[in-house]
Amino acid sequence: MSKRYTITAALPYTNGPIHIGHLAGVYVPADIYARYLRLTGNDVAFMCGSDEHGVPITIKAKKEGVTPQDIVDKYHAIIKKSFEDFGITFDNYSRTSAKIHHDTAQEFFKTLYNKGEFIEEVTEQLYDEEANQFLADRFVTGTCPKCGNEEAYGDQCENCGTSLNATDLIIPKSAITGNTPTLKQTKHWFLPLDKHEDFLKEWILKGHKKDWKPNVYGQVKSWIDDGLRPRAVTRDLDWGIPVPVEGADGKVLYVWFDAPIGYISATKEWAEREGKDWEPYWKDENTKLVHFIGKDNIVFHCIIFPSMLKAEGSYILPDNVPANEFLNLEGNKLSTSKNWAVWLPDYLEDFPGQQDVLRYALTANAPETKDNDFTWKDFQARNNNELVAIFGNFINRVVVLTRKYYEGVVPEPSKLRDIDEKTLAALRAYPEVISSSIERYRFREASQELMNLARLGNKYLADEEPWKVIKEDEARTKTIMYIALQIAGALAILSEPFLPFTSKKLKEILAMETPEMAGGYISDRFIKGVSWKNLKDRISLDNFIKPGHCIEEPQLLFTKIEDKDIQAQLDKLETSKKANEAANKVAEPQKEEITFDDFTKLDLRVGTIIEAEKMPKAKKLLVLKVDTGIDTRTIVSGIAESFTAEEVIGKRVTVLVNLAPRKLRGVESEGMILMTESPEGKLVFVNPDANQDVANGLQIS
Ligand code: B3M
Ligand code: ZN
Repeated sequence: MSKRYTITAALPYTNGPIHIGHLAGVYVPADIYARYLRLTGNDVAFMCGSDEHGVPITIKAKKEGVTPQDIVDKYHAIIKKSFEDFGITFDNYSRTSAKIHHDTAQEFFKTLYNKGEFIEEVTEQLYDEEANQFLADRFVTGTCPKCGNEEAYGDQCENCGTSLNATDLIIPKSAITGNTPTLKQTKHWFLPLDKHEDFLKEWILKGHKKDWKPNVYGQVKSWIDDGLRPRAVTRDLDWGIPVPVEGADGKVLYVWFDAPIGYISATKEWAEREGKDWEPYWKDENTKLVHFIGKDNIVFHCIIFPSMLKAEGSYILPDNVPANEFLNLEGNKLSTSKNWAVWLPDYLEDFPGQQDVLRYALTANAPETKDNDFTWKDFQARNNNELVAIFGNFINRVVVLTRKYYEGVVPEPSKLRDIDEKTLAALRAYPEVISSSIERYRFREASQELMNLARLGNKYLADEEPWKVIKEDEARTKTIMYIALQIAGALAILSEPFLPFTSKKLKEILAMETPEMAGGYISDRFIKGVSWKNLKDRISLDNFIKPGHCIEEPQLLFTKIEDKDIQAQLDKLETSKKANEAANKVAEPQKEEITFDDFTKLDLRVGTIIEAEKMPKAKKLLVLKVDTGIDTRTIVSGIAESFTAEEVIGKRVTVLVNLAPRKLRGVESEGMILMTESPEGKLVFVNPDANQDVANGLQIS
């Protein structure tokens, strides 16, 4: 029976592009769920939009010398396009700078205000005298009182997820000037979360929330057990939604008060556009509300937003909040600021048309119950060993052999053997097997069941070997190909939530109606009316991929990813790593003081490298012949990882000539050439000013 679902996905901050962590944590699982519910005949409103307020955006705007609106306009477009490129099928992707959202959020605030749901209080807040502004949220950092993380923000600690008031921070520091903030009085409106503690305990801890993921339930329980406190829902900022009550000049709604209301305003905007009524999606008890988020957003979606909805009184509450943990990249935390990420626009540039490969790799390896690591090696393995070698190989053999033996016409099977019946029985179970995983938000498991269906097809063909049987048993071959085609057809239907682009291609190959055809004229040539819901029956009634149906030419579904393509990605990350190390490099502390007499013992001369060669079997060493102006001598130098022998010939260098000679790998080295290191870790010569004609041998003093 069809049900109504409102599915929301966390509104991404529009202060940068989105990366694979966003897809893995929130958007691919949410899209799989939404696509599946639509395919099984439900009424779905899948909502998202750009989160355009908040301090990170104003910080970025200040840094780039533009307005916050310029920043959000730029990244709203980039992010919206990325979602479209990766087949994330929001019914509406809105934005919180839209008027409909401002109106909705202000109306929501006024309703709570008029119901007396807020505490209005003048409190002391952190203030930056030099910047002449209050410090809230990301405008201030300090040590988290709960876990000791020294980079906690004024509203939240990303390390332990605790939501904070800025005055909770230990040793706070202004993110604008670096100064230690002072305290200054200011009025704000507070949502008394403590007043909703009993409701939350009843609703979550005693309620039917046992089906919430352990990582979510556990985090919520610890917050409630720690005791909830009033939270400010307004800020002294000039970028955001003005607080719609008297005495609130210069104040805006706290971004985490307005952003979740963005799900509601996006639904309103969509309903207006589609001629629907938005209210049932947010106010009908029969509607199932599901929030897809990352774990750092749990407190806002399980405690603060439900308290707001409860206090407003006319809204339903979330049925589930299947938050994912974090995805790391090659063993390190994904980081926008450190450019330690795989940005979606860059991925598409390097792997054009391979969105499904990334969707699959991220789902198969999703951080559903614990943080997980994305590695390019695993990405390559998922593609080459599963999508190419199992899914793609099976489909290719079915299509090529059907075209080769029967010119693409589905053959009439003869009497089924036991293996055929068993294979069809296994096939018929898959819609429910995959449904069960999806409905429990186990998308990793669901994606592996899909791959198991492709394995079933591959094994059936490998065991039945139609390419051999054809030589002596035409009738048997027809049966084998008929069974294999049913499996291929099922893959076309069941892969859509996970691999939408592949599913569409496969439907075209098998001449099955595609989503794009829905609602329009569909030629009798196409198989139509088969859905996830009736697939099992259609196979049982032998009227799915029917004898006589004609399939199309094969198309390549997946291509092998070569080692060089993976190495190129790893090299990109290495460059980021080096740039980060450079940016974070701190100068070594000064060594112990020496006297002038000590210094005069050093005999530093200008020299020229006149010959150079690699030291055999020594990765780092070059053997140099150096004209020191005093003589020409051999110096062994550990610079071979930064320079080739050819590169250094003719280089003017600074030489310490009175260093006691030492034998290195059997070669007598008489002196030292002065080097330093670039931010990227490459060695650099400390050499005399190239513009000065300084002869070899002249002393440096
Ligand atoms: N923009 C935080 C985030 O991107 C926030 C989500 C809002 S969902 C209402 O992690
Ligand atoms: Zn913390």
